[in-house]
Amino acid sequence: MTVLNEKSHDGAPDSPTEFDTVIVGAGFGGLRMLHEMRELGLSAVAIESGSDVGGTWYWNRYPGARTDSESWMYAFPIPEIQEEWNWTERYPTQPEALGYLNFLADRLDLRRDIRFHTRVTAAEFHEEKQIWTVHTDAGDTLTCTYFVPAAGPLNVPYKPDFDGLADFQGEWHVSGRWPHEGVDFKDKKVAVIGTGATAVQIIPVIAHTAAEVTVFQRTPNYVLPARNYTLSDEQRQGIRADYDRIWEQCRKHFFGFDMQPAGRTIHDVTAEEAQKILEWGWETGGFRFIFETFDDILVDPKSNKVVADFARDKIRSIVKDPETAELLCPKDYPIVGKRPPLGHFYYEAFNRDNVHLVDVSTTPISRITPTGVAVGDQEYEVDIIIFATGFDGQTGSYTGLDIRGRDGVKLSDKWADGPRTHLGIGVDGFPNMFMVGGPQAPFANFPVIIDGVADWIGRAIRFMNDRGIKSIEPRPEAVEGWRQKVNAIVDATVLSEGPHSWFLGTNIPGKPKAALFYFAGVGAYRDDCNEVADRDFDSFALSPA
Ligand code: N01
Repeated sequence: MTVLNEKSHDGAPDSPTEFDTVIVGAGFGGLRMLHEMRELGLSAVAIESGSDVGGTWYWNRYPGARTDSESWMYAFPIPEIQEEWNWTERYPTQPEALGYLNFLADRLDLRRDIRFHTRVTAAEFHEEKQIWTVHTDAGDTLTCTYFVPAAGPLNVPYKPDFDGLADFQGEWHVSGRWPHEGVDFKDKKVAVIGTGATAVQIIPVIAHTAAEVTVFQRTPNYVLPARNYTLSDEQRQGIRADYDRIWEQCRKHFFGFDMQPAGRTIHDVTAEEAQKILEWGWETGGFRFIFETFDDILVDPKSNKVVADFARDKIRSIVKDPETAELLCPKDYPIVGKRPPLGHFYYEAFNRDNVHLVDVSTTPISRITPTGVAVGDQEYEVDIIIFATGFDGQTGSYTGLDIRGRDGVKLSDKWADGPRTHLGIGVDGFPNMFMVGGPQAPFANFPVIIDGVADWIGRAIRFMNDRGIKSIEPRPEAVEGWRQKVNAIVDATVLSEGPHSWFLGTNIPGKPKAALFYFAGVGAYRDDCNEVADRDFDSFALSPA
């Protein structure tokens, strides 16, 4: 039965309110899940706060935004899309990545099941009826069997609470909520706060138009050269003909890329050979520097140090002012201890006369003044401030919603000490809730994770329908086992050593430190997920209809 609602959005006056599935978000995850539900023959609606599809690519329109994944693997293996969509560059720009998701939505006719300009505010599970009720900021109340949050890992921007911002007389912007009309930097003095992957993309681009760019750096990053290039027709044809193999490799690769493990450790080669291999990786660019040079960088401190020293030498060779070069060199933590950004002439930008670096590692930003940024007693006068200060990653997208499972238990309370999930997909006490790339799923090339999780959820729902099962939720011991496994994996790598890492939640003051990702690799994760499904989902409690 379809119940009609009095009020709706985007011009649809009598929208249905009962669905098999309600999905949160219409980015990569939400669109892929909508497609999955259609394939299963289930009714579904995606609720999207933006005015269009795109998720992270809708919001992050800052100058220089582009993917860090190579285009041909930053996509879904949907045959008609692979056949018809053409990438133009190795790393597509934000408009191109957004264009891809728009194309996907149109080609699969997904928009008719998306409500834009609408935010999910709360969702609760009803024991008796075994359904979810989902509330939106437009006043809608929707019901569904399956509740699928797919809001993405980087959906909640973080802006430090600096005193004085309210009295700042210039403009200020948060990178993750960039204005659609753009920002005019011409002849402006600009402060960029942060030096993560976002700032690293912004700085070299705005340096071309701004009068001055002052970069406030708390922790330097190991920025790898991206080495972007335009794809020729021939390359595009080659990629298209090779998609099956590309996907097979992405599904096996540690970080979900079409990259080959190096098949050697640093101890297998001489010091001289190691330098040549690293030089090759640096010149080839992108994450190939990490994943196709030596296989022990993430786990062996000796190997890691050789690679980190190499990167530091590169920084010193590029940046002409020795003092600036030293400030830009990470010294206190291993390479990949924080997520290394890809740079498009990032270090080179510091050779420009109009780009200045301010170290705020020991003397922090003290306040925003009416005319600039103060560090200790020193004031830097600026017209525009950019906060490229990151996100409340992974858990923020969930704990910001009032999600209540069985007995009214709030997800945010259950996760007060860090996330608790099974496979990064389900939570005990939250039946029929499937997270798409949720906390404790792998950190990797995201579309590859999403595609695998969507397949797995589809398989679970088919299994439920075949066996007459009404609800599914992980057993508490499976959730605890997964938490221990995820933590143990992080502890065995260099990943736990980076300061203020959003992988661990330590970038947000007061957020509990916890492993937010599974770091045993995409292949191992897929095996874990498939084993659970092959064993008839025995780590989940299944209730009959
Ligand atoms: O955020 P971040 P991001 N005073 O958290 C600084 C993905 N991404 O948006 O390092 C001064 O990395 C903070 O300093 P510190 C990607 O997965 C992907 O840049 O904490 N500074 C840091 O420098 C990435 O990892 C792509 O000491 C303060 C910066 O703000 C993730 O998003 C592109 C401060 C935040 O860096 C997040 O990247 C962009 C303070 N009080 C992003 N508070 C592509 O794939 C924070 N900072 C292309």
